[in-house]
Amino acid sequence: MILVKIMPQPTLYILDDDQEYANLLVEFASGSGWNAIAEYDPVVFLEKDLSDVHVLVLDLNMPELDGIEVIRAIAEKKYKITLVLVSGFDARVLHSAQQLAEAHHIKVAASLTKPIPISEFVKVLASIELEEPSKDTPVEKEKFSAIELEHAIKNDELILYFQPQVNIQTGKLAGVEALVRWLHPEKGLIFPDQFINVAEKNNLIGALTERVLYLAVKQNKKWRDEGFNTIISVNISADDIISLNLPEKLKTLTEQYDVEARNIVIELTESAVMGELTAQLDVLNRLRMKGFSLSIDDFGTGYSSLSHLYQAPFTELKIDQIFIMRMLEDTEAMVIVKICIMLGQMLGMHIVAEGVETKEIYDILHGMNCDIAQGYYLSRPIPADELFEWAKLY
Ligand code: G
Ligand code: G
Ligand code: MN
Repeated sequence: MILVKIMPQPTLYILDDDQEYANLLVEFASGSGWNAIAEYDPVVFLEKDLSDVHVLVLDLNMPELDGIEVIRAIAEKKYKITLVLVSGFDARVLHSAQQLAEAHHIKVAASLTKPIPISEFVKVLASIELEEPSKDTPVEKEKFSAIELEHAIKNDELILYFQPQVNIQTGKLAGVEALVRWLHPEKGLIFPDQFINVAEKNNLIGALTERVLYLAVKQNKKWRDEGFNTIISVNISADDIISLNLPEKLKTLTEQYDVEARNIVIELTESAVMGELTAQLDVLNRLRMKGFSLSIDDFGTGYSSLSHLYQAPFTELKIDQIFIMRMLEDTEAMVIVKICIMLGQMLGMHIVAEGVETKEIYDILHGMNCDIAQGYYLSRPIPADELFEWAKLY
């Protein structure tokens, strides 16, 4: 990301069908050093070449083409424009439009309700960090072939990193989440976002999960022998939970290493808990009956989360980090966190808040009676020996 602080006059558009209002904002933006231009017609606006535009102050409610359609068009053309959203509508529409823009990877500097206090408008403009505007698509992440990945799984190139989870109420270590990494002989450490979907698309996820479970169980045993008995959570994919012999395989593995089933938590993302419900419920129930714990990961972001809680015997609920990270600035996120804590606890689950990045958020979660925290405030995912040292100090 290149910051262009020395750029003489960054361009800002005000798109608002209320001409007087637009002109007024242009005056204030010009006064703050912007090359500010008013446009009253969204159709005309979208016909322009916008590749040099840095900021768009966008009125969501325009008669011909509304702001949502403008957001879509900007996303389609891949313009790197930072938005300031404005609406006379209720705050929830504004909030939701912001989510939409962010889903399209468009930055939103602020959402403001009309009439905008001018002092706030000027403050928002001053806070915007400028990037080089460009139509270029972001660099594609390196894609690995199925053959390379298969080779890696077989040749012991997958390793586990561990991120601690701390019981907020007692301050003690509650467990660790295992997160797979690929230690590539030439390319170094590769993160799962670059290979999990390769595994999922090429029928390799079963082998990958099996490998991860093996590494986790083995690590659990090793730590216990060193006097560190902890719980390890492992992520599994949708295809794994329709594999009917998963519970038996995992049971055999833990028995072989003399690891207690209660030391292993199986984490499922909500999007994984979809379709093929009968096979999934079969597997989930038998995992539970064999003593393994079940965690519903990224809770609140997938489909029909409530019916999954109703149908499957989850023991733990992990609130998606997006809500945790935003809860200080965003009332909606805060409300969702509160409700998830209540809901989970009333159903007898313990609650993990993911993405805890600051002491402030940790303390608020403590006050909200949340059980467990996980996030950069405590530690990033780290190798096994580092985690062991970390746990000693904790
Ligand atoms: O730290 P991090 O970049 O590791 O994890 C990124 C994503 O990859 C997370 O959504 C996590 O659930 C997923 N992930 C990490 N390890 C595994 C794994 O062993 N199996 C599966 N299926 N997903 C994993
Ligand atoms: O999807 P899942 O919850 O399994 O994946 C956890 C992911 O979140 C991993 O990629 C992990 O590295 C990341 N993560 C964990 N804690 C934090 C945090 O506090 N902030 C951010 N930005 N990411 C985190
Ligand atoms: Mn997880």
